[in-house]
Amino acid sequence: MSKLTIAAIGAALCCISTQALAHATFDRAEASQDRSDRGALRVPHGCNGHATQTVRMTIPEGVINVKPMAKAGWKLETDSGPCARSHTLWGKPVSEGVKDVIWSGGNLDDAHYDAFVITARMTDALHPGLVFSPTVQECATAQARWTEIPAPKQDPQALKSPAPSVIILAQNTQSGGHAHGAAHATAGFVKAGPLVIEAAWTRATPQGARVAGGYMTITNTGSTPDRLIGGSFPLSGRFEVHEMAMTNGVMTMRELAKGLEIAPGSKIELKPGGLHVMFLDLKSQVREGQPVRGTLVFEKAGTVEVEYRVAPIGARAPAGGHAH
Ligand SMILES: [Cu+2]
Repeated sequence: MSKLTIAAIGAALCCISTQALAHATFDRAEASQDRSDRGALRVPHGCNGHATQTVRMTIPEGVINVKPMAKAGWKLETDSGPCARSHTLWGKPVSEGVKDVIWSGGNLDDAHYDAFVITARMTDALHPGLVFSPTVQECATAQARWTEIPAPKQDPQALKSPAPSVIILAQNTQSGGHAHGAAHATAGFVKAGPLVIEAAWTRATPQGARVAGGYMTITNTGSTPDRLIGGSFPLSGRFEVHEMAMTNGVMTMRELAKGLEIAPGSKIELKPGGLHVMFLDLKSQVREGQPVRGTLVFEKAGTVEVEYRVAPIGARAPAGGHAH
């Protein structure tokens, strides 16, 4: 690792920790589509030394059924308005809702900390990734504005006054038709920074086979994209990241030369007939029931060790407990 990289990581760590303390933030990092959740906005200080008297939170588009919690000593108001598109909740259409929540008339000393709670439902109109709730703290003569939203590709950590945010996780990931159950839960997972790699598997190869595919799910719980750019498999000479694509009506696989992007909040499934990693120039057979340890290399998370369970020759899914 270069000195520059180490310095950069050191600088990043310093700023994340100090800024996270100083910013108004939610007490949770994630929320899921199509689910109701509770979140508390943490207000860690006043406006330049003055006591906070009002907190105004803007509800992002796609968040419905908002219910703020009343606070002793504060007046609670909401502003409602139409939704950009209609949603369905418990079988009924929802076309308007709370757009702003205002707690006013309080007196939160600069030296004190408090939390402002809402419950709300994240709809599937919210794309996986960060969603922001611009918030303003008003004091007698000043404001603290947490209203900055990063431009595409801009690092949210670089903002001076970022709007409080949560990461929206996709609720329904494409699972290729097999039911997720105990097999995934027990298959083990590996964490590498914000990445979670689960249920890595491959299949046994017939004698003389030169290639095999590797499959798994990769979830990015962080706020920045990462990229699977390579890896290693001890029984093979080469390792590539592949996708399946239609070419002239024929499904073929090809290498993703720039690797596979894992967007913030996304869960990507590598599976037969879809994205996969490819072990080429096999030097020996992959044998059923004999797990193989390999590595994955990510642009940011670095080299990660994973263990592939080995399913029977031709299996469409890892052995053990998958319902089809
Ligand atoms: Cu392939």
